[in-house]
Amino acid sequence: MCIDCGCGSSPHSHSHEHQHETDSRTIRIGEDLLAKNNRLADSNRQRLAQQGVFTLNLVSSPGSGKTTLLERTLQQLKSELRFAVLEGDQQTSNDADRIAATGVPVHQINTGTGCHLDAHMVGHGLDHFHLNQLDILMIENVGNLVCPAPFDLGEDHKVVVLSVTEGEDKPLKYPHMFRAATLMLINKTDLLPYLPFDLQRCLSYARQINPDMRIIELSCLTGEGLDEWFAWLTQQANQKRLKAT
Ligand SMILES: Nc1nc2c(ncn2[C@@H]2O[C@H](COP(=O)(O)OP(=O)(O)OP(=O)(O)O)[C@@H](O)[C@H]2O)c(=O)[nH]1
Ligand SMILES: [Zn+2]
Ligand SMILES: [Zn+2]
Ligand SMILES: [Zn+2]
Repeated sequence: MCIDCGCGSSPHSHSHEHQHETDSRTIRIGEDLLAKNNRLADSNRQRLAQQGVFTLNLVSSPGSGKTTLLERTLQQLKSELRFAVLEGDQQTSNDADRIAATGVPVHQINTGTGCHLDAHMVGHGLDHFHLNQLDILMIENVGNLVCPAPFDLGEDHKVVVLSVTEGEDKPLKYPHMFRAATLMLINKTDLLPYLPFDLQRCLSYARQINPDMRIIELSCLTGEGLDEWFAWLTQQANQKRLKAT
């Protein structure tokens, strides 16, 4: 039973934009839900700030390469920085098992019928780690370019991963997600020679939606471009640790 959030009765059931938005009651429920989420996100953010844990929320379509990116990142940086991973999946422990194989602490959150992580789930997830022994917390959200967008988890940044097999128009089609993100990783660039994907057009769509978003092109398969991501991550984590309260 949880004191802070008053849970313990039933697991999450929620209604959001899947219902009729013209129904004022649904809109009110949605607002209450987001207000409650934001309060819990603030509490997560405070806990993470106290310990100086730099926290990223990885969002993307299914299969864009979030878990592969995490594996590569942990393999490369785990000797320099202390990581933990929260794995959000609808079902199965496949991703959590892949992360556990790297030796980094991981906790899995199955959302069941839910289509995104929320701050409440993440708050309980934090209890599974020794936050004072961490530099970076990675949260892999449920693969979905829509629902995770409005949910603040208390993270420092949302990082949107787009793979070149998905088409260059995704920033235009899912603008909320690309607006919410600080950094966009364009993954699977090794496949560019085989696809009609127009990289310049994708970059310009992304800039149109979010002019301030940083963009890194990379391939988790060949490792191309990963150095820039590693450098950004390391620098951000160091800054956050210095600011620990
Ligand atoms: N060619 C190529 N394949 C990649 C790359 N990165 C990941 N993949 C492949 O893409 C597939 C999906 O990768 P995952 O890392 O499981 O993707 P995910 O985003 O974690 O997927 P979900 O958790 O289901 O949303 C796997 O077969 C990976 O091997 C890459 O840079 N290039
Ligand atoms: Zn709770
Ligand atoms: Zn995954
Ligand atoms: Zn949804």
